[in-house]
Amino acid sequence: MTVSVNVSRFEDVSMAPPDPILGVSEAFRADTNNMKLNLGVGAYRTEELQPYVLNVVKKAENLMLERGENKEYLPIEGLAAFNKVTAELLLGADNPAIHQGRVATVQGLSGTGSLRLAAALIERYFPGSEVLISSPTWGNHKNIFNDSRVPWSEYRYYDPKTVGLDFNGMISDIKEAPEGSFILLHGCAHNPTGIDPTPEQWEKIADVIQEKNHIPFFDVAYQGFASGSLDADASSVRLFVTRGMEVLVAQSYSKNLGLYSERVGAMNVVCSSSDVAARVKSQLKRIARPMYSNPPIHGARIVANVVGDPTLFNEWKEEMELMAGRIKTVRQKLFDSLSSKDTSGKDWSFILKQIGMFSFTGLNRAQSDNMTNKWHVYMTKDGRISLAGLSLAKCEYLADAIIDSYHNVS
Ligand code: PLA
Repeated sequence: MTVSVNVSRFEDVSMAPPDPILGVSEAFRADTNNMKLNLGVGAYRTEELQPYVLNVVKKAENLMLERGENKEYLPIEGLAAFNKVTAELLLGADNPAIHQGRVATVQGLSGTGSLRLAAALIERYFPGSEVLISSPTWGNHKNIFNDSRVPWSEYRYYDPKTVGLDFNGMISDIKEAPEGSFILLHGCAHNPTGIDPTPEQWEKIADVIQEKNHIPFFDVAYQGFASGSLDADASSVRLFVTRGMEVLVAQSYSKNLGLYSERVGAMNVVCSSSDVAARVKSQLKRIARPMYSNPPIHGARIVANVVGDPTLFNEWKEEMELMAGRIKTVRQKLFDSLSSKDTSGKDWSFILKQIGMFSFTGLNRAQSDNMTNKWHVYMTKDGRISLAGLSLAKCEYLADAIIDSYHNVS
């Protein structure tokens, strides 16, 4: 049989749209204007707007070279030393759940891959159960649950009127969800809004989740980036675990250790007994095996070396405070620039109230398009800008772009 080379068997495959976040970086790379600024993806840059490899990461890599470590396959669940320290970093080394062997931890392909493992677990063992996600949320959450065939719906989170948390809406939507739903929560530094519940609000959220027998499912992608403190940023998760609840937690080291392309993270399931944890872990491994077989070793060894070594661990905390501090400084400078340049009386103080890497500017799609088309400022179309990609030197320029887009484009 002959096959004509002119007729593709893939003719029916349509062109996929660019990714709303990573597609922004592609467009940025194609722009030749020298004022261009990439505030799309949440990736930390130095004041010179260069990527940053943490010193502790370089030190850990040097240690690994000195030891001449091999490249054998890891077990399906990942590097044991990594799994141990990652659960400890999340829950606190003295957490009873760890000592009682109730935490099933497997190394995943960063935050995304870990979320995907949990989604597959939900699809397999909780057929028909819904995952509730915040409105808005990180765009990829929807893709992850869609592709895993897990139904999802949204709970109210952001109130554009107050540019704050719609706490009552959130609580009532969680209350109204069918019993036993999974409630996806951002552990800290909510993406994209930069608005987190207060400690008192977290208690109330835990109350309704407990009342309704829901299962809390945390996405922790920014531990250390909200407050600069690793422990403080894990307090939401620890609160739920302390109450004795079963909790799922996806972790990522992309941002806090700057290991973006190493794809290192973990899925933790805190269970009610060590027996259940052992079974859950065995099923997570069973899900991982046909997906990617076993995870990459390099990033896991870096994490194990940094988190597992008291000296490197302390150095990491200092570097993280520096990164979080630089973002706070540009946040302040952006607010100052907007306040002094904008004579309309608009209140820009919401920028100072938001935390983490991002600012949710309130710019709409047309205004965001103007930011990019006219000002060469690349950002996501929901109005989110990554302050981690901003320098002090560019704050005034950015303020001009925002003021023009806000007042002159409807
Ligand atoms: N969860 C949340 C809430 C995130 O914001 C991100 C990354 C991840 C998980 C996954 O990151 P990882 O797979 O690299 O660990 N969000 C980024 C990048 C920083 C992205 O969209 O992939 C963002 O710009 O929103």
